[in-house]
Amino acid sequence: MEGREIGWAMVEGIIAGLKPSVKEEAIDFDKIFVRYNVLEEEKKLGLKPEELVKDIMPKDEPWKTIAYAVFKGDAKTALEETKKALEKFPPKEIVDKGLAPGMHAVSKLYDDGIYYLPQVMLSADAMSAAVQFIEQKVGAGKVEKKGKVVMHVAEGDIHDLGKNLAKVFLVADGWEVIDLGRDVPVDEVVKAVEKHKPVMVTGTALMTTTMTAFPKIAKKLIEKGIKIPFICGGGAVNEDFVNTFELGVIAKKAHQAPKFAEAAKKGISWSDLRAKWHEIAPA
Ligand code: B12
Repeated sequence: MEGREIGWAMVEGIIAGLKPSVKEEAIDFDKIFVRYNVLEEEKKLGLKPEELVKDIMPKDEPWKTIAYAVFKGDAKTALEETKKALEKFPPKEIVDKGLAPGMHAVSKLYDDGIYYLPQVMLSADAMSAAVQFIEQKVGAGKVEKKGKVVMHVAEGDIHDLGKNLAKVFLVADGWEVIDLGRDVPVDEVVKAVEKHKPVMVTGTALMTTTMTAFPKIAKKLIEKGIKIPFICGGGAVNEDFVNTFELGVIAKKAHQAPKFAEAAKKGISWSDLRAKWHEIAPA
């Protein structure tokens, strides 16, 4: 208690000491505001992000509205328009024609150094809201499950949009998904596989630093005598990398997930899946 009081006294002292040095008239609050409000920043810099991506955005409705809602980080519109679209179109069409192009446009501006993390986060949230809704909707009513799939995003990695998309396709196809979430430690993945005995396990990694968890997971599974396919997706991974460790099979598109699961359930080995994924689960 005494230590705490001394601590507060010190903090108050520091604040008091700082006060006289703050000259309010010297601070240009407009500039501070500009720096931290990305939407205002775009206006002040004369940026027209929509113009920069118009060639890669959908032109037809409802895809245009959905894609721009994701692009602008407008979760409300993304969700409402996705709800409406789901009455007429299958999830794959909504993802491929509306949600994914919107996120792709944001990724492009981020990669080009025009957008920053705050814009990307807003867009990711908008996309997640729509994807979560689709997942709940398509999963409801499917009582008889085809089998289990364990999914995760690699340790240290929080990029979960791709994993969540793949989950939508699996749930829609009647699979029970054990979703371990994101930033999942290697041993947690191994334990979940031992516990749930899925037909396959999936991993997503968007960073070169995090994809290194995949060979560790594969090694531990093999040590335990578990030889199910380990389907690896995410922007960081490529076929060459995934082929360096046993069990690994590359996944390029989320919609491939149910085809991989069907094949695994039929008993097609991870090595056959690796060799023939082009035929079994085309991207
Ligand atoms: C969105 C995003 C974010 C969002 C993530 C929000 C979220 N909930 O996911 C936020 C803003 C939080 C973020 C944070 C960061 N990010 Co970021 N981010 C991106 C961005 C712009 C898009 C990624 C994305 O979601 N793509 C869309 C999804 C759908 O693609 P996907 O996951 O690859 O999935 C596809 C396939 O791979 C496949 N798939 C994936 N998984 C699976 C699974 C199965 C079973 C199957 C079948 C298929 C499949 O299906 C999908 C297509 O259908 C990329 C840039 C880019 N061009 O990719 C950077 C990027 C990935 N980020 C990057 C970085 C560095 C970071 C930060 C470290 C930044 C920082 N300084 O803090 C942090 C990471 C913190 C952490 N510990 O993870 C780098 C990674 C660099 C690298 N190669 O190592 C990138 C490449 C940007 C860059 N060019 O530098 N980011």
